[in-house]
Amino acid sequence: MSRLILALDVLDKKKALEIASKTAEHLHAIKIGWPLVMNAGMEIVSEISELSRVICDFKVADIPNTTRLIVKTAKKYGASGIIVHSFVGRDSVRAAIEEAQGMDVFVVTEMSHPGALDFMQKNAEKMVEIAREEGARGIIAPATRPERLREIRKIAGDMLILSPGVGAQGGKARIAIEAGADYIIVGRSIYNASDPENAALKILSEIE
Ligand code: OMP
Repeated sequence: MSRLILALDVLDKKKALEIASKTAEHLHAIKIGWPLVMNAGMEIVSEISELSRVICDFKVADIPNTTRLIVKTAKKYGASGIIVHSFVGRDSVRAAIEEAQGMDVFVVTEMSHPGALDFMQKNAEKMVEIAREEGARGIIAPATRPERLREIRKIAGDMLILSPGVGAQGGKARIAIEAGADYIIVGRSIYNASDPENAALKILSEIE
């Protein structure tokens, strides 16, 4: 079982498909967000879902009704999971989970970048609680702050923790797993490598 999720934030469809086909067998999932969807269209979600599980990283932050419409559309295109924000409140998280039915909902808590200290860190524990109480499949928590990952793990119950920030943002794969992450999310260190498959295998060897 792979603990690696590729953040496929490339802008070119051909390149995206090339990297996906070379790396998919080593991955738990491929995460597709706005950069790729805005350039390649939602069909890329369906195409890549033939190679791997696809998590749509749309960081949905809206009222419950709009949230439902976005979740429903991601599902229609074959996504197996979707990432939503929780700072918008419990009702929007609940709407996402109700609409998802069979698709996994991952809830953002404290983000990995320095700006997360401005607002998100102060409310991270509350966001974890909302995700757990509403029945989210998992949460997103930062590999860049293993000490926070450890705190978040303690209150996450049986939710999965997906942890971005490894590589380009300075986090270390092994440390994130040891701090409680179930999966690490890696983008640039893989898709910018001259040999993305080899880069993925190298990261995996660090966490085996
Ligand atoms: P790299 O920094 O290139 O490895 O990419 C990290 C990926 O994880 C990008 O797709 C980010 O948008 C995403 N991400 C974070 O970096 N930090 C977070 O707190 C949350 C996410 C996310 O939700 O995936």
